[in-house]
Amino acid sequence: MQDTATQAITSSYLDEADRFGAHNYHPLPVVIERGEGVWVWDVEGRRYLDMLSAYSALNQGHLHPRIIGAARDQMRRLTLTSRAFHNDQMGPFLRELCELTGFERALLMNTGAEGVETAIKTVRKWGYQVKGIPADKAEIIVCDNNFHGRTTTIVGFSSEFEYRRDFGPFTPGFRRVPYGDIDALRDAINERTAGFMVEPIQGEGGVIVPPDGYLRDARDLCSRHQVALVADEIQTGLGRTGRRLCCDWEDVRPDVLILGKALGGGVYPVSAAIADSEFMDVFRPGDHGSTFGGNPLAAAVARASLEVIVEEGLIERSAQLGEWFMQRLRAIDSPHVEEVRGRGLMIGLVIRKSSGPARPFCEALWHRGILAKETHQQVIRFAPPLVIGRDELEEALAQVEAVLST
Ligand code: IF1
Repeated sequence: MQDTATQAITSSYLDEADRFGAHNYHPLPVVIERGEGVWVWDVEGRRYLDMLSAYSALNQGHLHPRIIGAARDQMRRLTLTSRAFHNDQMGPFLRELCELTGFERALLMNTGAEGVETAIKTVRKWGYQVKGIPADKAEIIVCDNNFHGRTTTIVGFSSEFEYRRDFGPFTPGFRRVPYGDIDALRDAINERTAGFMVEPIQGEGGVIVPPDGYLRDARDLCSRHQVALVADEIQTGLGRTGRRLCCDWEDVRPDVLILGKALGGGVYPVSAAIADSEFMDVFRPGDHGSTFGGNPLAAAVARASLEVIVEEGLIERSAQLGEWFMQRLRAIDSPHVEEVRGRGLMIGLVIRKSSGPARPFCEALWHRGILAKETHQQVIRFAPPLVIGRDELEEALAQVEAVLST
């Protein structure tokens, strides 16, 4: 139990954040000060198993030695040049990123939302210059329950009122269809459609896995109608779902791939829009970029991040442990569990509405040393670092079972 002295330590941090920070989140009242691998410690010395991984930005775990080492070495040499000049890390990173993903070119940015905005600009410009859509008439189709970031353009095509409220007016040229409904996608495509942007599994939407064949059918439709298929794999990519990319589950190759989060190894924001030259060659010098995009520190960190994922077999690990973990979660006999769904180590446990929202279950898990986060009221999201071991997952299962048996 917390004693008043240590509780005061936590409270002072909470009060400071509350007093000086905007109240744009409602985090669990735990103050983390150290992380290593799958574990984090709070300011009172308590240890927690991280079952969220910063929403899949920590696939390689906290403070992975190879990634920290790469960051430290690069920091001793060069951190930033701007793209006014070249640097010795960006070229090798671009090559390694294109070889891993199987595309010809990449445009490097920082946050996921910037990667999404870059993909939107890529597809619109391709729509005008290659497909021949009339100026300013391009449409991009997106899905209900999407989450692609927080810029005003992106929230403008969100179906979540809370993400849109009082942030208008919004960017035109987006059309929303139900996720997983291939007929609705077919009906929405017209001669002005430049692209279809989709998460291969909807994360924030509640770990929604589309019907088998949906991605394959979407691929066929887009190919047939000269529509760019854009896969937002910022959360699902880089091994999270038990495949290199989530699109690999259906052997689908998108036209534009967006990566972020774990690309930076939990150390540095790195994102990328990746495509073949047909799409990437629409960019001319000066028509897109950012101060930090492709900086040498980001590139050095991202090179180590990709090496760790490949050389430590994190993709296979995610597939094997994820399958086993999901089976064990499904075997828990609890009146509160409606469904367990996901792929690899991207898992959602759905709490029945009759049992109330998922938040109290996450708080109970927190008191038992497990950090997990709810999404969309009813879903507990389990997305541990892919370096997690079976013993640690057994520990998580024991606590989840205890909480769900109340
Ligand atoms: C928050 C959610 C997850 C993403 C996909 C783009 C982005 C994200 C598929 C934008 C970012 C983060 C944002 C973070 C919490 C988290 C999140 F709950 F918000 F929706 F993961 F599900 N595409 N997701 O998941 O990337 O600009 O953040 O780097 O905003 O609270 P970003």
